[in-house]
Amino acid sequence: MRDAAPPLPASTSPEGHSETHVRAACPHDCPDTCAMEVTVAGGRAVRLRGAADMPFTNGALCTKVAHYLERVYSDQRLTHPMKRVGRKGEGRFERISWDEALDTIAARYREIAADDPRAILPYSYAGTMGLVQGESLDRRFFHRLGASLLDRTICAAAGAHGWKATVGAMIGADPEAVGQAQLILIWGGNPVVSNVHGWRYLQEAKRRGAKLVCIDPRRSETAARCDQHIAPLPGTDGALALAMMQVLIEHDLLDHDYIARHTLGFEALAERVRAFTPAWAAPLTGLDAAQIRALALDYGRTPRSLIRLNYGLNRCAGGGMAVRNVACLPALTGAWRHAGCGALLSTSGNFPVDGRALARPDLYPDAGRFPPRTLNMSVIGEVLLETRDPPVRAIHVYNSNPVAVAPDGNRVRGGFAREDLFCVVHELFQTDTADYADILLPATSQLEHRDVHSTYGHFYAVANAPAITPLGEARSNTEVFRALARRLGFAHQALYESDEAIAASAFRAGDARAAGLAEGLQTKGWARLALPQPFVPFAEGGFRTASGKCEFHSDALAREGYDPLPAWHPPAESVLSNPALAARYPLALITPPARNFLNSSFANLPRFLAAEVGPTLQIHPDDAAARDIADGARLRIHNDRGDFLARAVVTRDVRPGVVCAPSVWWPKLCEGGRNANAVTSPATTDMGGGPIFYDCLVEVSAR
Ligand SMILES: Nc1nc2c(c(=O)[nH]1)N[C@H]1C(S)=C(S)[C@@H](COP(=O)(O)OP(=O)(O)OC[C@H]3O[C@@H](n4cnc5c(=O)[nH]c(N)nc54)[C@H](O)[C@@H]3O)O[C@H]1N2
Ligand SMILES: Nc1nc2c(c(=O)[nH]1)N[C@H]1C(S)=C(S)[C@@H](COP(=O)(O)OP(=O)(O)OC[C@H]3O[C@@H](n4cnc5c(=O)[nH]c(N)nc54)[C@H](O)[C@@H]3O)O[C@H]1N2
Ligand SMILES: [Mo]
Repeated sequence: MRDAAPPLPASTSPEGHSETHVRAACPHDCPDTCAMEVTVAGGRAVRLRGAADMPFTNGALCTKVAHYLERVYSDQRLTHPMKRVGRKGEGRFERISWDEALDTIAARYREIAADDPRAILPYSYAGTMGLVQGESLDRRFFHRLGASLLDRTICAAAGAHGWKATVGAMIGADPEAVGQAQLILIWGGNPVVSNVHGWRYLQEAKRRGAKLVCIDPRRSETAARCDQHIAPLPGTDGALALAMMQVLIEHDLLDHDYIARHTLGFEALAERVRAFTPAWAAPLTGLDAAQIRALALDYGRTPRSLIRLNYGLNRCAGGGMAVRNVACLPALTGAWRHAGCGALLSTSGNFPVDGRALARPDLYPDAGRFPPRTLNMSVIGEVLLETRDPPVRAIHVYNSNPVAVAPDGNRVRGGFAREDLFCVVHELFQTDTADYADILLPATSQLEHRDVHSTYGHFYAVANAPAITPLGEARSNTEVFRALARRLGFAHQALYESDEAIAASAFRAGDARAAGLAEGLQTKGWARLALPQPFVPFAEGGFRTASGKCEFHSDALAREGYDPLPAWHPPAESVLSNPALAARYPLALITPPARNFLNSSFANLPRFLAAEVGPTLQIHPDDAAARDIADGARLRIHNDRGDFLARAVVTRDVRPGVVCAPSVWWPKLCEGGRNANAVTSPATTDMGGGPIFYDCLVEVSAR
């Protein structure tokens, strides 16, 4: 299969320059994965648009990527390799050649690997979601080296675990059919900001008279546009879902036929939730029992309902179980029977991505002396400071900015500051993480390399052909790993495969869902999976669990040592679950994505910084008054882990007891040099080892 379309026919611009149009894919970590069209004239990208012919993109880009060329051609781009000349973290570098950079890295990796290759740790996440630049040659190289493996948990690990235990795969309702739902619960997500193309389809339901309810501790941009906003305390969604199940069962608002044929463990579930009444959940969630009951009755009386989850609710100590509890609901009412109904967390499980062909885990050396070791990216501070046998002696960071985005930032910084840690950072920009590099390498942008993308928000694969030559001396991730493999004398040809060849084997060609994919990617630059339209995955059961049913009772969870039934997992830090801590730090901090940033990407570019104005903390008037905080006041937000500074926004968009700091700012661009992750917790979720960014008690004071 060919991955990417050749350039579309050339045209002539009004000025008479010859223009070419290249098909591209938005690389960012967002459910929308847009198809784009780049116009190139005289070797320069001059225009970039959302592909008009791709249904989900529909000719539109978000506020960030509409200005993507400002990122590509930013004067902040790194354009040549550098080595550190200042102290760690100081960010002072001196230009070197690629040969010197690669020789230095190869020599250090060879030396460390001779003792124990597991002392080398790759660190990457979703700077690009491309299958080629994000999870192919990098994985192959580090597998062949025998480096420590990285557990990539920082975003979705808990929710994915809870969802899969219940439904079986990252598959759910058809995002293009959601307009047919009559009741939509938007739960732990803010699609107006972080899934704006998906929001268009949700609005279609609204236009047809559907009721939209947003479940979010704060009045988000999305909540403000819904018919109803329900604001539970952070980390309490699991309790809310349990109480909803109790009401559905008590009032017999159940699809008995669906339950009998397509679910497992209903009797045990009914027994389990008997005590989880709205009165029980009310103090935990901070909601009225009547409000919980009304929501459940509404839900139970509207089988054509959709729950659009996102990952907001999975960033708390009980995040895995919370998503599991929510995922049980549509099987009780039979909502899965109807097009665009049921629930949707992610569409990624529909794509027949050939992970083994991409990553080649078989290249890992025979265990023998060094059995494989896996380290969790979400606790990178602890990993760098405390791991022994062997300690991490080298870290290779690409596609990620851990010093900004990982929790417990002061410890992360402490780890990266280790004088004895050899740190390679491959980046487009000099991030806070880059400041800690010993060797800093310039990376290509999406317009400068080839890739192919699956996605987690729709059913279209998207190809990305290079539109322009790399800026300066920038090199792509795959090029760097090919060059390092050569220097380390690795012979396996899989380490030298071309980007085209890798892209061509990214999807399992024999899988029925991939039928026509190669051709579509080649001719149009995008292609829909061969799934029925609308795709109603569980109308007749067919869950992807071991039993083939929606598992209210999960043997798989029991085997992993979890409660096999839905349960209540409280937050790690809240007034009720940790009163001693709350006595000192009474406010629950959440730090969801800011509209103009994408995690920490875009957070260094003038347009987006101007749009976000500066780090802010939203605080309720009652909490502000109790602390003599006026709107616009300079605040210090702190707990035992650290502090950061922000301006007060006094607003009823947050409820009393909850404060919100839109994120993720570059620490070095904040007053004080720290961002919200200076206070977030290094504890991990009940399932999957994910971070608990939104489970964090703080105190706030005016400065
Ligand atoms: N503009 C923009 N778009 C993005 C991103 C970005 O940074 N900026 N990030 C991308 C990434 S990495 C991801 S993973 C996706 C998904 O992004 P997510 O991180 O899931 O973020 P959102 O969809 O913005 O919604 C999260 C919502 O959950 C709410 N929330 C916080 N705590 C709780 C809780 O305990 N319970 C409930 N019910 N809600 C809670 C927050 O207030 C927020 O409105 O979006 C992607 N899209
Ligand atoms: N407090 C708080 N923290 C959070 C979150 C939150 O909601 N609150 N959200 C969390 C979530 S959901 C996620 S997914 C993580 C995201 O964390 P990351 O995946 O680290 O995302 P970014 O911050 O966007 O950093 C990606 C970096 O990769 C670089 N990059 C892009 N393309 C390439 C390439 O082709 N090659 C190389 N070498 N580099 C490239 C970009 O320039 C950018 O600096 O952050 C998490 N952190
Ligand atoms: Mo994420």
